[in-house]
Amino acid sequence: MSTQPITLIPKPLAITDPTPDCAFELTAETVIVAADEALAAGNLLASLLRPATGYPLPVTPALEGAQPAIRLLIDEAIDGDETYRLDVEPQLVTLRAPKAAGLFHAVQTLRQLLPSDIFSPTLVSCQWAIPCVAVEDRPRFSWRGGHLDVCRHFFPVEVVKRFIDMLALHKFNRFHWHLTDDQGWRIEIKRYPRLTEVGAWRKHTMIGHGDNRHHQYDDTPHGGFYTQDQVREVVAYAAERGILVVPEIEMPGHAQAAIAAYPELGNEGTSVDVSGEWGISEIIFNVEESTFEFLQNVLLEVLDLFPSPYIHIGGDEVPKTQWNESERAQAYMRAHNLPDADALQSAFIRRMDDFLNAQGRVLVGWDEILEGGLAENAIVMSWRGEEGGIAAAGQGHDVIMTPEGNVYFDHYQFDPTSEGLAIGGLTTLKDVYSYEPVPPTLTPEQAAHVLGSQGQLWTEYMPTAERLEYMAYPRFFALAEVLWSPRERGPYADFLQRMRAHAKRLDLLGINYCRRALDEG
Ligand code: TNX
Repeated sequence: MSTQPITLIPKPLAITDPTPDCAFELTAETVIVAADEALAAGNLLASLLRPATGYPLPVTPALEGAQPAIRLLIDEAIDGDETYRLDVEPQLVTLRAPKAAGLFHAVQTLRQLLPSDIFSPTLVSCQWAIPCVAVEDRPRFSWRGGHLDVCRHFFPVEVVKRFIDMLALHKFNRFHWHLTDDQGWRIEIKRYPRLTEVGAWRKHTMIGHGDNRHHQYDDTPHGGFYTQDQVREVVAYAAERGILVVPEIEMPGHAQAAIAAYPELGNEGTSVDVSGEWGISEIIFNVEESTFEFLQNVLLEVLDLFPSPYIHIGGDEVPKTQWNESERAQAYMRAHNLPDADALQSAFIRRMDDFLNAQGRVLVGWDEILEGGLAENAIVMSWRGEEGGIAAAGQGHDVIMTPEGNVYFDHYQFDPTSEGLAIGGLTTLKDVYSYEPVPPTLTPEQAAHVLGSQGQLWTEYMPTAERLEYMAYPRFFALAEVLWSPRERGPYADFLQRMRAHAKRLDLLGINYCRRALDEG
């Protein structure tokens, strides 16, 4: 029985050479054995293998008789939150892990060991042979994320699920969902219906680059939002693939859409539009008690929808002009002994930190939350380079490295004159593959605070799902390997070669990845 050459992305910790002339063949008789904590991964495996094979692949709790089987087991003797082992023998494939998380990763590896036609959404006639190998695998970093901004452009649930599918296939474990911004509020909040009635819609969008001062607008209203039922559906969909959804509700800046819905949340009390422009808005939340109450009420509904221990409150790019000019903000600062607006921003974030901690959650924020002093238990996402992350790790805080020069996939991939419009910068596939999330200056103790990294998709210049995928892939896959595979993971040329084979799978899935990145290397 012939098997195809092995091409795994991300590269596993260890895999044996395939035993010659040895394979497990998936047939119409194969059963999937999984129960209890292993059941979700078993069901996922069956649902991924059925479309191309057309086999029934029943999921049963125990092995009966001598049928060929794929068995998923929880094995507490193995160490590590996401570790797994995979053993392929002629009559039996065994996936083992101490936790469900590891089994989800084993499922994705098994999928990649099958002929690439397994990725076809429709029936294919094929000999479904899996080479006899043993895989031992675990991730290098515990935070392997994908961020998606659905505010600058709204993407329907189906597109979000496709993104989650890609994350899962490449063993990411966090989906950071950027749900609110100046240009749109995208999550239904029952208590404040105007957030989506008004805040989810803008009347037009600027044409061209945000740096262009004499810009024009299109004539097209843009918007959309997710109902709470849809949010639950996405959270469950991600969980069924081993991915935790981390929601982001922006404050105190990037709040113009919320203020458009409820002008009393702003500093000037006057009505503003949901922004149709790119760049940093001056319009930020005020510091009235009623505004803190509003934000906490919003967060209570968010906490209800998202079981994630981590809640992202943004905190980035907060122009202080309005606070400096507001009598009420000045009064708040005097009353709380805050010397300047940076200290006010810090006090704002601390209140949210206290609130989230009391609810049993951990606050995550962009690195601006360092200014004026870091809230006690906050986790920092270091985006303006790595300095913020280095400082936070030095203060004993956990950090996620998200430097814009390395993992912002809204940057160009080639010479800008040869690509459609992007925000700027140049971050090639090779640049991403070469990224090292742990700065060499950190002590081992500080380095342990670097949880990992994630790719960012800010969507100002990604108006369609096709454009989104073109910008995201294959750069996300290079990052997958940076975050999962051992530090000594081999040369870029080896990754590129595997990527070129992997492309066949992406083609079958209909993913609009940037092929030029693979052709040109
Ligand atoms: C900065 S990164 C932002 C976003 C923009 C992005 C564009 C961050 C925390 N804030 O609002 O979309 O740059 O690259």
